Amino acid sequence: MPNWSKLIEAKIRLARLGAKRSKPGENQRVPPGQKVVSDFPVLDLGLAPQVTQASWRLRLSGLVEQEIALDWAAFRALPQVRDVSDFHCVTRWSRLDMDWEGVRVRELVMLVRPAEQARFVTLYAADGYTTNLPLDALLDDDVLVAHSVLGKPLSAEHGGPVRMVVPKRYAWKSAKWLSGIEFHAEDRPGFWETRGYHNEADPWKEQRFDSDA
Ligand SMILES: Nc1nc2c(c(=O)[nH]1)N[C@H]1C(S)=C(S)[C@@H](COP(=O)(O)O)O[C@H]1N2
Ligand SMILES: [Mo]
Repeated sequence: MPNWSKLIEAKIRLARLGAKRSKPGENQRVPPGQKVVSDFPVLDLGLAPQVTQASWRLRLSGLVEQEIALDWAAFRALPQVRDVSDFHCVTRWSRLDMDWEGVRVRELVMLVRPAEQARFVTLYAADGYTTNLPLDALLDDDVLVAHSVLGKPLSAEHGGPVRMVVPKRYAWKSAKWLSGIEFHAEDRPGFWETRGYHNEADPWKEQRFDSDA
């Protein structure tokens, strides 16, 4: 197991830095404390898992009527959509107008039919990363399991072949190299959520750290 403390310290330092803050009423397109970038930075644990279309599976499990494991062909056979949204990283960059393509997570949720008690999910990724969300947050139109962005298949460094995209939360909730979605009755904080990041991660409320309101 790598030693995360350096990475974690660096990220927390970055997120605490007082980047140029927008004044209330100004620049409402971008959440407070964020700066628009035109590149697409790479942020992750540095483990670069090797996942190919052939090796990739997406397992939906836990409190559901029908557990499933999708392979690439089954995934591509589901209805494909394109959704344009903004992507906000807690380290204070935002990239606007990301034209993600993939399958609505709602579509996948309907396939497995969560049990009455299912209220939360854990997203699993091939690098061992996890993150948690309320089930409700997965049902929005803009939440995709994406295979393409900016007109191209997702590169490996951005989570290809397939990543999660949850535009209404800070980007750490958007798991790259997505491998599983598990449904639970209770909330189970993930990698960053157990290391001081906010559980909800709403950029418009600046929910960066668990000490933020
Ligand atoms: N599997 C996995 N997904 C991850 C991460 C990670 O370390 N592993 N990092 C998260 C963080 S902290 C951010 S900011 C975004 C960055 O996505 P990008 O590298 O495509 O910009 O991915 C998120 N998804
Ligand atoms: Mo991040």
